Amino acid sequence: MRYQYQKDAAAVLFLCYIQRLVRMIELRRFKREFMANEDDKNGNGQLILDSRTKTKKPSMYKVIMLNDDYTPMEFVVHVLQKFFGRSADEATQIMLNVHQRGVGVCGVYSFEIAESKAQKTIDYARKNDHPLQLQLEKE
Ligand code: TYC
Repeated sequence: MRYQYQKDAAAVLFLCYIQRLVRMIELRRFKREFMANEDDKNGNGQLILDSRTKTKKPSMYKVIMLNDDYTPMEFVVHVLQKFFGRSADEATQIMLNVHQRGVGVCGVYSFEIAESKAQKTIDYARKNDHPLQLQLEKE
């Protein structure tokens, strides 16, 4: 009789132990799924792949040269060759164009390049005491 009681008690303990194990496993699974859902809501933990490519072409900028009455023609031709990679003929043509019409295009570049070329040209002109003016214009 006493032996039977001990066997029953051991069986109950074992059952309790198994139940606790099952509950722990379920709790862990619940936590894992709950956290994954939260991540989805927050936009974390999920890699969103978009088949469309969203690359935008960078805007291009014209470097515009302005006419003035004081900068020597030879100096303008010289800077067009030095900073804008123009041949002697091209540079002369652009300079004459600016001289006659008031404005002309030295070249078209991305913003950083256009800004850098315009600034270097202006600095060079000031160092040589010429009032040459350049501007950027978005294409
Ligand atoms: N007009 C100037 C002159 O007669 C020449 C010149 C040309 C100046 C183009 C600036 O961007 C310019 N000496």
